[in-house]
Parts: sequence; C-alpha cells; structure tokens
Amino acid sequence: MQKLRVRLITVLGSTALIAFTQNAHTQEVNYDEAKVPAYTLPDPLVFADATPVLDADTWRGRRRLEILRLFEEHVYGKTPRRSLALRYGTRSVDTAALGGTATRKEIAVYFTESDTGPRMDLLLYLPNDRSGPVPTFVALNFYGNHSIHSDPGITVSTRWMRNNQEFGVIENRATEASRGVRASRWPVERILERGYALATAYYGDLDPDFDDGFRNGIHPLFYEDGQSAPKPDEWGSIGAWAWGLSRALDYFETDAGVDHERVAVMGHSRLGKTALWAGGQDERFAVVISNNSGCGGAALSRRRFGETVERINASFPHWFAGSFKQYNDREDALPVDQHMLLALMAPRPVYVASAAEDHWADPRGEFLAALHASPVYRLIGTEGFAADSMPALSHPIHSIIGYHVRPGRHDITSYDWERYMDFADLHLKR
Ligand code: GTR
Repeated sequence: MQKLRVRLITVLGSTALIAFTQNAHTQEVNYDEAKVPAYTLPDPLVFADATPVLDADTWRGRRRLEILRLFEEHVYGKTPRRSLALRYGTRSVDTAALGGTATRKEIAVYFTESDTGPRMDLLLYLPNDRSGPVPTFVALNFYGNHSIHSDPGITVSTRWMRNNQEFGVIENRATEASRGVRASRWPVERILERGYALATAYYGDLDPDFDDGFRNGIHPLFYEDGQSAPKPDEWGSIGAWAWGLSRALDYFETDAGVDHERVAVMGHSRLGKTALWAGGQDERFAVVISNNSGCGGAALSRRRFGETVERINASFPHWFAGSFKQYNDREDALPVDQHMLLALMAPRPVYVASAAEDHWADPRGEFLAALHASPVYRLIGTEGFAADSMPALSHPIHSIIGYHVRPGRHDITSYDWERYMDFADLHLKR
C-alpha cells in the first residue's frame, strides 16, 4: 500500500486511507454469472475520436498504437524508452545435461557496468538432438531457476524470495531444498523432446514482488535526477517483468542455438498478465501465451467477476501504474478492456488458457476477451477466432487465437504445456 498510502495521507489524511483500504477489502466477490453487470466494451476498431478503423493499414499504422498508449497510460504504465547497454556473461554451459539430452546454459544479463548491479540470470535448455536454431519458449518463474527442475547443475538463486517452508525458502532465501520444487509446472524433458528450447528467469531478478515504493529492482535504473518513484503513468512491477522478457529476447538474438524469430512467450497468473503485456509491446515475440492470467491479464475487467480492478489494486498496489487505481470500481470508465490487449498481438498467434475451477481468474471473461479480439484479427486478413461460444472442457481451439479451458484449479499443468506445444507446432514450426 506504500504509494497509495503516501498519496492519500497527503491529500485526504490518514483516516480516509483506513476507510479506503477497508472498502477495498470488503467489496463482495461476485461468482454469480447472473450478477455480472451489463457493460459495453470499447471497440478496438473505433478510434478514441469515434472514427472507425476500416482497413488493416489503419489498424497497424494508427489504431494499434493508440491502444498501446492507452494501456500504458491507464493500466500498466509506460515502459522507459531508453535502452540500457546490456552485457551478457556466460556463467555455465553443460553440453551433456539431463542425461546427455540437453545443453544447459546459464547466462547473466547485466543491466549496468557493475557485475553486482541488477541483473537477470537466464537459464536455457537446448535439445541436443536438433541442429540449428530451435523455436523457444520463454517464461519467467516464481521461485528461482533452480525451482523448475531438480537438475543439480542449476545455480540456486540467492535473491530475495517470498518465504515458503514447503519450498525450502527460509528467511527470504532459497536453499538446496528448493531445487525442483516447481518441477510439475515445467515439463522440461517433454519440451525438449518436442523440439523446443526452454528459457526462464526468476521474476524477482527484475523486481522483487512486494511493494517497497520501487526502491529495489530495475526501476531506479531509469529514474531521472531527483526522481525516487515512477510517476503515476509510469510502469509498475508487471511493466518491469515484461521488460525483462524483452531483454531475454535481446539475448536470444545473440545465441545461435535459439531461433529468435520463433520465440513463444508464456506466463502463468501474474506472469501471464506479464507475458501478455510483453507481447503487446514487443512484436518480436512470435507467439504469446497466457495461462490463467485473470484480472489485468486476459479476463475482461468490466465483468467484475472474481478478482476486480479494485481488489487487485488493493492487494498488489505495485503491479500496475498508479493511474490504474482511478478505475477502482469504475471499470466502465476505462478507455480499454483486456480484449484490446489480446488484439495488440494480431496478426501473431495468441493463446488464452483457463482452468474451470479458477473462478477468481474468470474463465468466461478470458474466453470473451479472446472472442472480442477476433474482429481485429479478421480485419487484417487472418481467420480470427474459430469459436463463438465457450468450448467444452479439454476441447482446445487452435485457430490463430487459441483457447482452452481444462478441468481443475489455478495452475499450469502438463495438459496446458502439451496444448501450447501443439499450438506452436501449428503456428510456429516452419
Ligand atoms: C493472486 C492474484 C491474481 C494472480 C495470482 C498469481 O493472488 O489475485 O491476480 O495474479 O495471485 O499470480 O498467482
């Protein structure tokens, strides 16, 4: 609550703040379809000044950019335009990893001249039975690179991490016991077997996921003289995480093992929101995949089903731009909704995946965002979305906009991964 608190105290006094936070947390969560309010979505094919978009060039040349700017100003905040001189350092290479089936590399992506300064540690697995550059999945992880596989060659992260006894994270640091704790979400061998490389980095390398007023992480690298926090329309943590995914892509452009023109960016939950925002901003990502991303990701905000703008801003004030808070309980005033984020990917393949029991993330709202992104895909000459109603469980739709809803909870499962690889086989393989 740090940023919010400071602002409200200055403007209104601390009593008002208490009232506000209590309100935010007592807002009733709606899980009843009958109680979804009537809403009108902004039309991605109509400019802010009400002029219609009638052809692909106008979409590409102007309306797409208008929407991108609206997401920057009102939702995720602006990513600094200034680029940093990146340095890459190979920290380890093992050409006989995973029983000889893979080459494992660890690459430090330095953001400054200093080796101790903020940096992102990339873990990359390349399949040994494929020659030439291979298509690659890139996704950030929640608990450090060592958490995705029990491979003893992965360096255990020494960064701040949320405590988790079950995962062996003690006093905010991972331990040897943390190796492979999230392996169920990362079918590394299967990904390699199917001819893909996999790259990942710990999202906390970019910005530790707690509200510290943006003192740690990469934000300070971009402050102007005298600046100590992002301005209300500047990036929050999701923006920083998405920036990191683009820096991974910068690195891929230098690695002959990776086909940087065939990179699928994927993410789960808050990192699904992040993957979408990365793909929306950076058109070098060839495929964009959202796994259970929910509010502020693939789900339509105006439905107010499950997690709402007000709740997400109260629980995670650092994720979005400061300006997003003006839409607490005012979703209809947003100049965008999340179908327009999906439309930013066009004509690239985009995949939205839901889990049936993940009501908090509003599976139906995720499906509807895919549906309402379709007119943009069709205008610019692609097939659009091959569905007009929500498919049955485990009946994936693999048109240029992909969608599935599987049974079960908020998670990323092997079913999800297999469908992402089917989708990539279809749209990414040459
Ligand atoms: C929840 C949050 C969701 C989702 C999730 C996650 O607490 O309300 O928006 O991002 O965390 O990232 O696991």
